[in-house]
Amino acid sequence: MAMQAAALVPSAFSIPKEGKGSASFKESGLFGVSLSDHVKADFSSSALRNKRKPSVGAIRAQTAATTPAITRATPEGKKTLRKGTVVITGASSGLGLATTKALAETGKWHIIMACRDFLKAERAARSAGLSKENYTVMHLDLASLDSVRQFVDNFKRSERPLDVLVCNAAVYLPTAKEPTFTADGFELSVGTNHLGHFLLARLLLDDLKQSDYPSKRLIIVGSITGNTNTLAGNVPPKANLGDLRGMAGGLNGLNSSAMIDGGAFDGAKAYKDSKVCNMLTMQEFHRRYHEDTGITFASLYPGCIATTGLFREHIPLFRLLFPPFQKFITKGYVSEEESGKRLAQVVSEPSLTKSGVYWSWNKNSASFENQLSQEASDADKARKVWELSEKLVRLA
Ligand code: NDP
Ligand code: PMR
Repeated sequence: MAMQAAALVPSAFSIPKEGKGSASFKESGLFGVSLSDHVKADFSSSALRNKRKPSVGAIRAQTAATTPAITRATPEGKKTLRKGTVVITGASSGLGLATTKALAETGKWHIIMACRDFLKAERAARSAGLSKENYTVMHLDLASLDSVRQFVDNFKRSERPLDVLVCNAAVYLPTAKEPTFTADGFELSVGTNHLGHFLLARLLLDDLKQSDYPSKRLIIVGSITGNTNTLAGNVPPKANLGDLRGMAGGLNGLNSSAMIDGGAFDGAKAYKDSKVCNMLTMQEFHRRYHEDTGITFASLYPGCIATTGLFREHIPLFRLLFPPFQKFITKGYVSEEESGKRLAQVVSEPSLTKSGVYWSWNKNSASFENQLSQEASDADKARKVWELSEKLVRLA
C-alpha cells in the first residue's frame, strides 16, 4: 500500500526505503514540491516524530445562572465540580465535532457549538449521538464581524459562564485562482481563520476572566504546515508573513494585496499564513494576559486528520490520495476520533495547564510541548499582527 500511494504522489522528491535504495516521486501539480536534502533527511527522522434575556438569534441558548464552580455536596460530603462550559467554533465537522463528542461523553462539559450552518450542526450533533443536555448550537459566521459580535451578544445573554474557548474553525482554498472575501472585505482564509477568531477571543476575554472554573483556557488551533521548521512546513508554498504590508493595507485586494506579505494571491499560502497568525496570537494573548488573569493560552497541532472537510475544495485526486499518503508514507495521519481526544485533553486535562504552549503528540499519542518555527514564535511580529488585527476588526 505504501508503494501504491508513493507511486501516486507526483513530485521531484525521493524517500529512502529501508535497505532498498529510494522510492521516487515524479514531478506534477498534485503534491507538487521539490525538497532540499535537508528536508529529505528531516522527513525520514524528526519531522515524522515530529446576563439578560435570550434573543431570537440565540437558538436554543439555554439560560443558566452563573454559579460557583464547586456546586453540589454529595451525601458523603464531597464537593463536585459544576459542568464546564466550552465554546467550540466550527464544531459541525472534523476536529471540532470530534472534540465536542469526546467532551460530551465525559458528562462534565456543556458544549456551545458555534457554527455557521445551524442545521448541519444539529444534524452532526444528533448523528454523533450527543444528548441534548450536553450541547447547544449557536450561530456564528466568522467571515462576518457583525456575526461575531452578534454571537458574543447572544452568548452573554444566555448567562452561561465561559470556562474554555476553542478557536477551531477554518477554511482552506488551495485551488482558488482569485481571492474571495469576507463580509468586511478581508481575504477569506485569513479573514475567517484569524481575524474572525481574533475579534471573537478579544470580545470573550472578559467572560473567560470572570469564570471561577479551576482552569480557564483559550485555545487556538494551529498547524504543522505553518511551521517552517518541519518537513510539512517546507512544502511550497511556505508560510511567510513578510513585513505585513498586505495586512497593513487591509487584505482587500483593492488598494492592497489580499495576502499578508503583499504578494500575489495563493490560497494554500493564505491558509498557512493564517495558521501562523493563530499561533502568534495565542502567544501574544499569553504575554499580555496570562499573568494577570490566570487564563491558560494554548495552541496545538492535532496530527494530520486527512479525512476532514478541510480538503473539500481540493481536487478529487488529492482527496483520494492524501489519506493513504499520510497513513502509510508520512505516518502523520490521525483519525478524527483521535484528534478529538487530543484537543479534548487541551481543553480539560489538569496536566495541560501550562500557558503559551504549542502542543503536539508523539507516535505513542503522548503530548509534548513542541517548538514553533522562528516566524511563528517571533514576539515582535506577534505584537505587530495583534496591532494591525485590532485596527482591521475595529477594536482600535
Ligand atoms: P473541517 O472542514 O472539518 O472543519 C472546519 C469547521 O470550520 C467546519 O465546521 C466549518 O463549518 C467551520 N467553518 C468554516 N468557515 C466558517 C465560518 N465562516 N464561520 C464559522 N465556522 C466556519 O476541518 P478540520 O476539522 O480539519 O479543521 C479544524 C481545525 O483543525 C482548523 O483550524 C484546521 O486548521 C486545523 N487543522 C487541521 C488539520 C487536518 O489535517 N485536517 C491539521 C492541522 C490543523 P461547516 O461545517 O459549516 O463547513
Ligand atoms: Mg503534507 C511528516 C511529513 C508530513 C506531515 C506530518 C504533513 C502534514 N505533510 C507531510 C509531508 C508532505 N506533505 C510531503 C513530503 C508532501 C509532498 C509530497 C506533502 C504535500 C502536502 C500537500 C500538497 N501536504 C499537505 C498538502 C496540502 O494541501 C495540505 C496543506 O498544506 O493544507 C494546508 C497538507 C498537509 N500536510 C500535513 C498536514 C497536517 C496538512 C493539512 C493541513 C493543515 O496544516 O491543516
